[in-house]
Amino acid sequence: AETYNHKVVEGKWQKVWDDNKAFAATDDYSKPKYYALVEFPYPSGQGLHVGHPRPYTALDIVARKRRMQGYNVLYPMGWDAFGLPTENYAIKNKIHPKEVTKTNVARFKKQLHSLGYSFDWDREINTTDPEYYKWTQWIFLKLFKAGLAYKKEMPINWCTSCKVGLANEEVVNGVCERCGSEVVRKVKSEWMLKITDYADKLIEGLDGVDYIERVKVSQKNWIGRSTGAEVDFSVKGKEDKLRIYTTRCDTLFGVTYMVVSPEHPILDKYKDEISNWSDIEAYREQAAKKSDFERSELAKDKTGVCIDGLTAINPVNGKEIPIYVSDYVLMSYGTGAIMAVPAHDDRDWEFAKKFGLPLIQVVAKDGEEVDINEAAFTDVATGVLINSDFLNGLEVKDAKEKMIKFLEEKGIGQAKTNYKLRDWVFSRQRYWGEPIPIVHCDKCGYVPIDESQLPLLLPEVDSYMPTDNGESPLAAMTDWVNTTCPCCGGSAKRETDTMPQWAGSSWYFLRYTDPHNTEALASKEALKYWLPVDWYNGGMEHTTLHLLYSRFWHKFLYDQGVVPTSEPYQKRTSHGMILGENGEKMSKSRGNVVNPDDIVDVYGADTLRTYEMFIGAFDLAASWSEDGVKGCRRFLDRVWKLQDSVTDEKGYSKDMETKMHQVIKKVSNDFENLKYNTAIAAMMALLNDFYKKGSVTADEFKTLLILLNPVAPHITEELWSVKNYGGYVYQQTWPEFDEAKTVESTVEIAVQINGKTKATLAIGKEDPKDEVIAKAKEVIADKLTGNVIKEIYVPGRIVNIVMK
Ligand code: ANZ
Ligand code: ZN
Repeated sequence: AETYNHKVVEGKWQKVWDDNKAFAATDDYSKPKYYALVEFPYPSGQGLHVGHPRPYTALDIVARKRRMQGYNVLYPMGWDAFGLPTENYAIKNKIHPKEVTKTNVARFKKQLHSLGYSFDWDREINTTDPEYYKWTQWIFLKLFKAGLAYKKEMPINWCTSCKVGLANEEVVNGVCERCGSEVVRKVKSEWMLKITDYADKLIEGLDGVDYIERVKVSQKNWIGRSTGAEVDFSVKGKEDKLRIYTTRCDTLFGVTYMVVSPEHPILDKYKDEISNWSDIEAYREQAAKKSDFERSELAKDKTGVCIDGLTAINPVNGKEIPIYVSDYVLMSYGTGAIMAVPAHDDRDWEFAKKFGLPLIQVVAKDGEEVDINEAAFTDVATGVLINSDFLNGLEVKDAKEKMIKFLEEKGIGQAKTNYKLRDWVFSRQRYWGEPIPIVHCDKCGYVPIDESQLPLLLPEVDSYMPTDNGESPLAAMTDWVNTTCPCCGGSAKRETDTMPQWAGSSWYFLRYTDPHNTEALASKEALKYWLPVDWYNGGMEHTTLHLLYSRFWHKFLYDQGVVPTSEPYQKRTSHGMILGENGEKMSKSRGNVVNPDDIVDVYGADTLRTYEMFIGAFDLAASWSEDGVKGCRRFLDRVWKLQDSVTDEKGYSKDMETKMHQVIKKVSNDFENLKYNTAIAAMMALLNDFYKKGSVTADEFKTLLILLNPVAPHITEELWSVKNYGGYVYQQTWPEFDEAKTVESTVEIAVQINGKTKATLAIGKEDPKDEVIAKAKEVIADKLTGNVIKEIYVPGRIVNIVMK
């Protein structure tokens, strides 16, 4: 055959697939379904990155395999196109964001198309399309009507460069997740979504889904459910109680001081009686400059000021203890005040050491006191209470229970559950987002616009510049802003904030099931058939953002009777990043960015696909290597050349049968378990075997083409067609393996004389002992010169003839 020309072949097959609508999901709901999903991209101005094809190819493999297994497969693609980078680009280049989006989408689509993905392009969606965001707004109205969307004055994270409020999740290590600029606090009135109402459901739902462990763990940690107790400490000579939150009420007899956060209201209330008020004020000023993140860092040097003039009383033993103010206690968690138990809490221990405060051990290791001067003793599992009156001798778990009962009976405390999760800041003071469908009327307050008025279109504006006063550019559009109240008909003003980037992606997988529906976000039938998504793969960085947000919306829509399942995704996996040749993140400044277009051009899409699957374990980061790309191209060239060695022999040849069944089994299983690299390695080894032998039967070749097709769909279709095998590879049935035939039927055993190997012998695994020994004696007949004393057979391994 001629050498393989990927340019001709790949274009040809992409056209055939398009013309045939080869990968369209059908609306025949009687067939078994499979819904494979990858995170739809943000169509940035940079175009596709080599990181994108890794997850897209992986699930394309799964989708293609499922079709060959007889499933009606939905593998869709779309554009998550609202957002800041597009808006910023539009401002800089004076092009409307709509135009920028159009250009970027066209480029992305062309690039994805060139990679031969089996997406059902008839179901393409775009979050900026009014027909799409109509339903994003519709869901918002439902949330509002259910009391889950509310407006609140609150200190928000304000990015000084993007000039936009950020959710906590968007602040990474104290800087803006998008631009890396400083984030400061600013008080603003913002729309909030009550995701906290769903905290328990979001934790419990994880039990019923098949997510990789690290995703489950990080969602749970993010929600941060903590069970403990609130306890009231009296303040000497005052009416007020100081309420604290603790997860270790068993340690109440070990409290040696208390700490309030710098923002705690008790400070202002008694400022006249606090003799060192100026020190406290100075300390507060310092604390205000730090983020919660910095303040709660464990390793941070502990600082604080003792409040002179206020003394607390421990409610379980009446002891008087000092109260400190310190920034390691946050106002935003629990009650903003703590009881400090330095003997059993690391942060309290460090604080106590620094300020010379006493330590009282109340928990001992298996009842034996430990040296708490070295470190706090925090092991709950082995802890037994001491120095604690009615708790003495109890294990921690039982002591907590008994203490809670005691507190509740005395009316000084009660059990309490807290969460780290905060409500979702849902406003953005920017143009390129979904308008929030609410108007404000002086008489009626916040009023939802009527559903029949959706979509509420984003008005055309000339200037998208963010404003320094923190208002959205929409606020300047008085024609649009001034409206009438849907409730009383009086004059009212539209909400000018828009929704955050995460809105459209919180429900997009629903729309794919029925993307052209004008009556509903999707029909009940479509949702019932396609949900849940069977396999969703996406970035680890979306675990606490998009993945959690979309689970929240889905659970809400489930409670509203809109969707039929309580969880959106049955299975969730995550891929590792692709790094530059130097092992560092690819970036313009490092000059190590690989453009997928170049790889497709020089080596072909099949090579890029094969390479990205072969690059390493799917869940780990991997470094790019041009040599690796070349190696994958060589592999495909050898598959191409094998067409000249195909014989007329039927079925699998006798010496290849076991191997064929083994490879079918390995590839089939590996594709299910994120082990694309070892599946490809197995096909490479099989290819070597064919070359060693010098020939391949038609059935062996066909099987190889089918197995390889999900990875390298173009070259395999071409070979199938060149060989006139009929139809297309994508229409074939996925090959079955026979478990019994995956096991070698013959084994090689060692033939020994007096324990020394003299020869080897191939025998049937099930051959009887007598027969094996007889055969063994034949191959060493010339060496059997003495008296045979004993004949030993270790089944499947050794025959040993003992001679004198
Ligand atoms: C006494 C104690 C003794 C505590 C002990 C721990 C160990 P999680 O699990 O994260 O919920 N805490 C409570 N509110 C706080 C706040 N606003 N800022 C900083 N720390 C706060 O942690 C709860 C524990 O963190 C609470 O239990 C409290 O310290 C501290 F041996 O109370 B503990
Ligand atoms: Zn009104």
